[in-house]
Amino acid sequence: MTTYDIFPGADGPEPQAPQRADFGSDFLWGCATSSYQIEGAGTVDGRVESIWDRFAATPGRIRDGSSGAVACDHYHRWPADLDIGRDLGLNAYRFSIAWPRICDGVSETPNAKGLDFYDRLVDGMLERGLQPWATLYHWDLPQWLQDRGGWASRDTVDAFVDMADAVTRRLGDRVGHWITHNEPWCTSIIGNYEGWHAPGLTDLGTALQVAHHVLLSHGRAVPVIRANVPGAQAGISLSLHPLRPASAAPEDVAAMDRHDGLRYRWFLDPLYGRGYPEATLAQVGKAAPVVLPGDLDDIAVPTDFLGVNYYFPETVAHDPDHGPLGARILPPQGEITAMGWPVAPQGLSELLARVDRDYRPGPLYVTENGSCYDDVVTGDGAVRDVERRRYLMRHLAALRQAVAEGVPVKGYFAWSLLDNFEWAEGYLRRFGLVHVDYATQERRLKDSAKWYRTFLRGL
Ligand code: IFM
Repeated sequence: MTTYDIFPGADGPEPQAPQRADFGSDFLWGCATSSYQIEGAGTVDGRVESIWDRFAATPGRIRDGSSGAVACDHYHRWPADLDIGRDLGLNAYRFSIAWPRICDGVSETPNAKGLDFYDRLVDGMLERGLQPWATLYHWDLPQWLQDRGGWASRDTVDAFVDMADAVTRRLGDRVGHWITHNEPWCTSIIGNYEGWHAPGLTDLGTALQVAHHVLLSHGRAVPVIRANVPGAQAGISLSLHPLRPASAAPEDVAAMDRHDGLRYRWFLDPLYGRGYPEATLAQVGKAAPVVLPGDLDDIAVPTDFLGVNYYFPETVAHDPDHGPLGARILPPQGEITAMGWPVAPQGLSELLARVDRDYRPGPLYVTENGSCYDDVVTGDGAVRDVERRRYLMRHLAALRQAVAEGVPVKGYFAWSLLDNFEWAEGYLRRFGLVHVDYATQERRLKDSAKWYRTFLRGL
């Protein structure tokens, strides 16, 4: 069994450049962002503290000591940012709702000023020909909910459904596409077991209870979305990795399977009506979540699409001393980005084909895919991000392959429109197609953005 050689990196064959015409005329081409990473305006118009504000204020949690308090100041600069999206030729835009703008934990009613912001933003998208794709939860839980137990508490499920109700009542006449959660793996495991994301806890049992409540809140929110939004398209976005064992040795293959049980099947099996994987339940033992009668039926609510966020593959080795499953992710070999993530475009087509084959979830959308590099603004004001441009081009070639193989993928959202607050990495990491000078808030199209624009013009 090989590791990376079937995921061509820098040395892999150069694909034929993808063309927009290789995809259907109704294919969606977007960029994705999230509220905490770009909005700023942390205390404006009644927004309350989120778990990321609290986490960022804790010394040592964010690598550059920063926070999302100002970020890209998108809260005030959104018209110009949406202009950029329109001028790139996008036909869709994915954004998220900041729950702390909507629910302050004190008032009986949602915060009108918070809802007004998203109302203006959505109108702005529609005026510019951008189909709005709203994510209800992209990690910025109100701190007041964390103080009451956060996602480990069942009450947060109800609070999420109430927020989803308020938001979809207000925007549902104009927003048809709703993503309940972005990357439940990160919310649950990174935030509550690995602890390097907010709220910074390190307990597996808490993390798995969080994952269960996140999935339950998805299942309970979807019918509410459908009730409030005529013709709603509702789904969820998962971050997934194609996997390889470190070697053909049976223990590495078994370790990969254990890792897959938690990383992939733990989320997808219950979403598609199979409950939690038995083997993984046995492996996590007492850390297994409390599941009440009816929960699994709720989680398995029919959806209209599945969002797949793809960045890189993982190679898994047997290591009895590592984690609850005795499985360790090996450091990448070959080409990597500035995050240290392997560059493996073929992983995208492989992953989409696998998800389609395993679960038949219906339409698939790549709701995130992108790369981080140490960009430099040259004297003439250009950002010659050759590597990101190449990353984007090769991943679109891999997407074309998936489409050609009959995988029902219907759209692609590049991560991200703008450089932004990259969580525990602060502003040290840039993923944008558009460069942001945080001192002046000036935006500059990088060469990757110009390539995407040329691609979208069909040139
Ligand atoms: O910036 C994040 C995003 O918020 C979620 N998906 C991965 C991106 C890059 O790390």
